[in-house]
Amino acid sequence: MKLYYTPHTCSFAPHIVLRELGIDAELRRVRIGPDPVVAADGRDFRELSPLGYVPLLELDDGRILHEGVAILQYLADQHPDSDLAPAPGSFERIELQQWLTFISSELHKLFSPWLFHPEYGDAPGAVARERLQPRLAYIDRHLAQNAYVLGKTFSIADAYLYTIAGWARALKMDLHPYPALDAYLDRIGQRDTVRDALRREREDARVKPEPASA
Ligand SMILES: N[C@@H](CCC(=O)N[C@@H](CS)C(=O)NCC(=O)O)C(=O)O
Repeated sequence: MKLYYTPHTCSFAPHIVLRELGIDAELRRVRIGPDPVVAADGRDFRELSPLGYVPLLELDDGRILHEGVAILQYLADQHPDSDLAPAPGSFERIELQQWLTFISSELHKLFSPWLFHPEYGDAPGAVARERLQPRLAYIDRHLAQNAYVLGKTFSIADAYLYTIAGWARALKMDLHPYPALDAYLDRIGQRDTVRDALRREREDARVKPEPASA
């Protein structure tokens, strides 16, 4: 199995889940941007991912998945005993999908305009930053009552939320209004699997030169 990833991006979520499952997938670093390439061999990444974005999971039989929430659910469902996702068909599974959709459409894509797309200019970034506040407040209220997104146990939604909400810190956003979220980021960041995923990405980047942009 190969995970195509770019450091500091949303591909960190499936990487965390791979570590949670103890799967030693091959890491393939991608230099995203207008001409995305696989760092190791310079292959045009759009041959694999039509829109050139990470994450992308290549299975051992060559099949490909290239949407983060699909990859997360695929990995969890291959290992139902891991408890990383409620059983397909259950109400709890729909709740999980509700959270994954929220993180994807209401958080992830609000961070993107000013994090990865400077071509949008300042105005959309400022609007996105403003619109994020009530969404972060909503998450904060939820985490004040629940240790994890789904309540008492870590799930794929936590791998995704940690990755995306963590960008708030990278952007030096003030998280004081969101103490439960702030504490959650600290706590999830201390998980062995999260630290291990980070260490592996750092090591991988050291072996091969760091991409010019990410
Ligand atoms: N819909 C995709 C979006 C993934 C995405 O936005 N990836 C970003 C990194 S977080 C990326 O590779 N951007 C490069 C680009 O848009 O050119 C998903 O949810 O997996």
